[in-house]
Amino acid sequence: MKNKTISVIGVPMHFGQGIGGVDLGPQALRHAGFIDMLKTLYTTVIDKGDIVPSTASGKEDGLQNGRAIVETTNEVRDQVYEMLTEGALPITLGGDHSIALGTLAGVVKHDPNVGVIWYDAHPDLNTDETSPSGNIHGMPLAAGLGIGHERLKSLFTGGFIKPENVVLIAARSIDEGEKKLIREHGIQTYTMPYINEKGMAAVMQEAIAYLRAKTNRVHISFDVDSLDAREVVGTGTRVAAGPTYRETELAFEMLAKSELITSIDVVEVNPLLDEQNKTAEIAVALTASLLGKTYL
Ligand code: HAR
Ligand code: MN
Ligand code: MN
Ligand code: MN
Repeated sequence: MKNKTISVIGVPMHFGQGIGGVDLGPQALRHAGFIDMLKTLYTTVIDKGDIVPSTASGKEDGLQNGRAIVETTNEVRDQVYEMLTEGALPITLGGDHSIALGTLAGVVKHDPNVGVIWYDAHPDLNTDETSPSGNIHGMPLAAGLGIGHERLKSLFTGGFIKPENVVLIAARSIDEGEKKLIREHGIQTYTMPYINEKGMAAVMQEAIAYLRAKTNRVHISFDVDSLDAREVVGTGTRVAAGPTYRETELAFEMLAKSELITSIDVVEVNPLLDEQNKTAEIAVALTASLLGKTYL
């Protein structure tokens, strides 16, 4: 059993995209045994329950549900920051990926040099100007770098993430504006062709070495749509040709061994799109690997 305190907060919010049910993500993860899994690995697990999201929905100031998202993720930022100052490892359960506005703002406020792994089929580097959908769940990483709409940037009361401290893994659905931003800022990006060619173990070795040279604290934002579309039914924007469950397990086991991970998001689980809550079960098992689950 490990000694570090794990603190869990749920954010049952769907306003960052248009498909209902992702707000049931925290419940689905809890029903799939998320908290019990943590208790098999860590002596102290604090479940802070779920944040009650703002309901101020609608388009305002060019942002779809901007007010609800900003109000809710302000609370996420404060909770995550508090957990970190208490020495805990925060785990934030989504909800769609817009909740990462709050976690990124919280982790960078605590450590301006924090690293970020974006394990996702999408880079989520859109702004309100480049987004093809207008959905804020495609924008949190851009805002985290200080790029995009003022309302979203205003969440970052403790500064922004350094672009050289960010690593994208499994990105394969990348919009034009996002490509431009990746190039301009030289963001370390491991797309699927590179993973296919080198193999996940070599890619993770490279990613871990890259981050270790810059920081000793890394936040991982785990979007379940990172996994191949055939493996995860319960998520809103599935993308083909992604890493398998086993490749992701390998990646997460290597991250556990690296001892770099200091905070985690698990996002985009939508049980209304799922079959028998399997996506939440996969997310529970993979989070266990990320936290150093062993088999013997
Ligand atoms: N890039 C597209 C957009 O911005 C799609 C984003 C999709 N979804 C996510 N984010 N789940 O990772 O609209
Ligand atoms: Mn995402
Ligand atoms: Mn995604
Ligand atoms: Mn989605």
